[in-house]
Amino acid sequence: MINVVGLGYIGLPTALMFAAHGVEVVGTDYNKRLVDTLNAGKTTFEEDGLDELFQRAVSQGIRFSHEYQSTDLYIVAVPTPYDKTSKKVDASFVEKAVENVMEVCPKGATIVVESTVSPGTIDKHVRPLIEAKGFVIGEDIHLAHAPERIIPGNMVYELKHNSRTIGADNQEIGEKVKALYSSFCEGEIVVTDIRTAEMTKVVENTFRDINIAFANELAKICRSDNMDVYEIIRIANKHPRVNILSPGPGVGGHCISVDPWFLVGDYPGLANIILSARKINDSMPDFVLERIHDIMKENQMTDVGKVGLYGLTYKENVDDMRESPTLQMLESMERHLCGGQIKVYDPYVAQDVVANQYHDLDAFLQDVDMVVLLVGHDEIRDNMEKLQNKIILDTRHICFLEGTYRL
Ligand code: SAJ
Repeated sequence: MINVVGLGYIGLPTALMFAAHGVEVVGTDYNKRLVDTLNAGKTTFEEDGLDELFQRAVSQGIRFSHEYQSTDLYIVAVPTPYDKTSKKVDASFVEKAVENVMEVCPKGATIVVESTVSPGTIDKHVRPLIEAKGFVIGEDIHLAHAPERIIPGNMVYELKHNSRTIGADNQEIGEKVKALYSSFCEGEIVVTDIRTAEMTKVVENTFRDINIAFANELAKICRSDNMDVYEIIRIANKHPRVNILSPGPGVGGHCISVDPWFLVGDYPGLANIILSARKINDSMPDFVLERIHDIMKENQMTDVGKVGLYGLTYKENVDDMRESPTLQMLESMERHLCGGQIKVYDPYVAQDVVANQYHDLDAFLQDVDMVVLLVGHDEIRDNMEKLQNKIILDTRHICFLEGTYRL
């Protein structure tokens, strides 16, 4: 039996995947309400294929509890936010989970940390904790790190098909953990040491952040001199070794906008391009605000209340709002005291999270003159004709109606 600790965006699909492939699983979360929801037969967020996977896991006997189990393998998938001031990883959830495991685990148990951590976190935060309790690592407890690589929106597919990395203190434990993940993972599984696995994970997301920042910087340069950034990227990408990503209103989500900060926090003075990329991507919501103001001026619009923001999530077709560029824009508007009457709509966000939020596309469009497309949900891609008489600022390059403004 394995005990998956933390049943959020990563822990839940991972636990379900193991169970659906015949592994005996208990999922543990300290959030009682979440556990009750799962026990009542409901999933806790929307994701392609998740409900089907849940049904399969339930029929295979997965259980959910708010208590840690006594077993010989634990997978820890709790959040690892970053400290906004020091920029370093906040490992307190991982520490707490490991402490709780130590209360109940038998001698020789393995703890696999799935949560993304900065390089050295397991050495600095986890090992001392275990040793302080008098446990000998490698005898009483084995450690491994198996960072996930799944993209929200395509998690279930990617869990199965992506290759993955497992870091362990010795080959034997590495192979044992690899064999477990091989129950569902069809991609290549590379076994390495823990620090290399930690670093690799953070490097992957940093690579993407830097590449998005390049596209965003190009958008700003092109805007300043009236060039079409999309046409330039389209043509440049015909070069066999060039693959420029897409500019956008900013980088959200709990991964790409967070992980590079770990390197900035741990290697100040060395992480220079990484820091610049973070600053460029973080500046995009303000850049969009400036575009809105310019376009309003150009169209002699004075009534800020007639502007509608389409999209609250951090990217298309997911319900996740963490670090969302739209929320950052709204915060910024509040700081500049111009946010009062802006209208907002997102088909994936049923609850009221901001002021003047709509829950129906037609009602939203009726109340605005200008629409700012911030997220490219399929809903709006399929209903573009409804924007025909609006002033449109498209930050995602999804609208091709005449007169559409771009970043
Ligand atoms: N974005 C752009 N332009 C682009 C691509 C993305 O502006 O060309 C924006 C998106 O709109 C979004 C943000 O960047 O706001 C990040 O979105 P994403 O879809 O690129 O990535 P995430 O954060 O959903 O998932 C990433 C993935 N990492 C990589 O692609 C290297 C995923 O594989 C990881 O598992 C995940 O982070 C994680 O958990 O670490």
